[in-house]
Amino acid sequence: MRFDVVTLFPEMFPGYLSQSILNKSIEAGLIDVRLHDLRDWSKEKHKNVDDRPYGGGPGMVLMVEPVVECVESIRSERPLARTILLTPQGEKLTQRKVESLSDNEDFIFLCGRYEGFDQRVVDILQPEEISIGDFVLNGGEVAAMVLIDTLIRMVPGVLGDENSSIQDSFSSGNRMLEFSQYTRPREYRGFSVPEILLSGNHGKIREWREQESLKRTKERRADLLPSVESSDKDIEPRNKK
Ligand code: 6GU
Repeated sequence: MRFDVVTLFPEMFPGYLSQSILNKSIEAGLIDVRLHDLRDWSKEKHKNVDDRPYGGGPGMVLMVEPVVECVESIRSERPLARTILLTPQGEKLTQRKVESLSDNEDFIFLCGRYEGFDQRVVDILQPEEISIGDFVLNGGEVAAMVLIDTLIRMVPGVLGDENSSIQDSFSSGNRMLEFSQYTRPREYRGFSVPEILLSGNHGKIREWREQESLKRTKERRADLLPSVESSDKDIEPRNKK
C-alpha cells in the first residue's frame, strides 16, 4: 500500500513512521509513505503557499496552484491513486469506511491547514473528503496519520497475527468492545487477576471473556449492539434519539 502525503509540515511524520509496526512494514516493502512538501510547489519568491481570502475574513487560504500541480504530478506516477482531502467538512471515518478504502493500493492524502483550501482545489481534483470525528484539529496531518494507521492494519502481513484486525472491535461482524486483559503479577496492591484466567480451562475462559465484552459494551457503547431497527450487516452506531 502506498501513501503520497501532501503537507506543509512533512516534519510531523518521521516520528510516527518510525513506530515499530509501521517501520517493519516499510522495511518489508508492504507500505511506502512519500511526503510532499507543498512549499516545493510554490510559485512565489518567498515560497508562500497561502494568501488572504477574497471577500475578507480571518485566516489564510491555501492557494490552488501548488496543490493542484503537486497532486497532478503524483497522479501521473500513480494513476489509480484515491485522492483524499482531510477536512472536518468530510464524511466521518468509521471502521466500515476504512474497510472499503482498503481495497485500494495507492492513496494521495491532502492535509489542510489555516482556513482551508481554495475551493478550486476541490473543484479541479475532486478528492473524497474525510473527517476523523466531530472536533477540530489544527490541520489534516494528524488525521492523515490516523487514516494511515487504520489502513495498514488491513494489509496482509502488517500485523503479526493475520487474524487480529478481523477480531478488532468495530470490524465487520464484530461490534463488541475488548474484554479486560491481565499479565504478571497475579496480585498487586490487593487487586488480583480473576481466578478463571489461571484455571487453564479454555472453554470457561472464552465464555468469561465473551461475557466481559458484552457487559462492557452494554455499559459503555450500547449503541453498538444489534437492535430491532438495525440489520446484522450494519456496523454503524444507531443514531441517538
Ligand atoms: Cl481531517 N482535519 C481537521 N483540521 N480537523 C478535523 C479533521 C480533519 N477531522 C476531524 N477534525
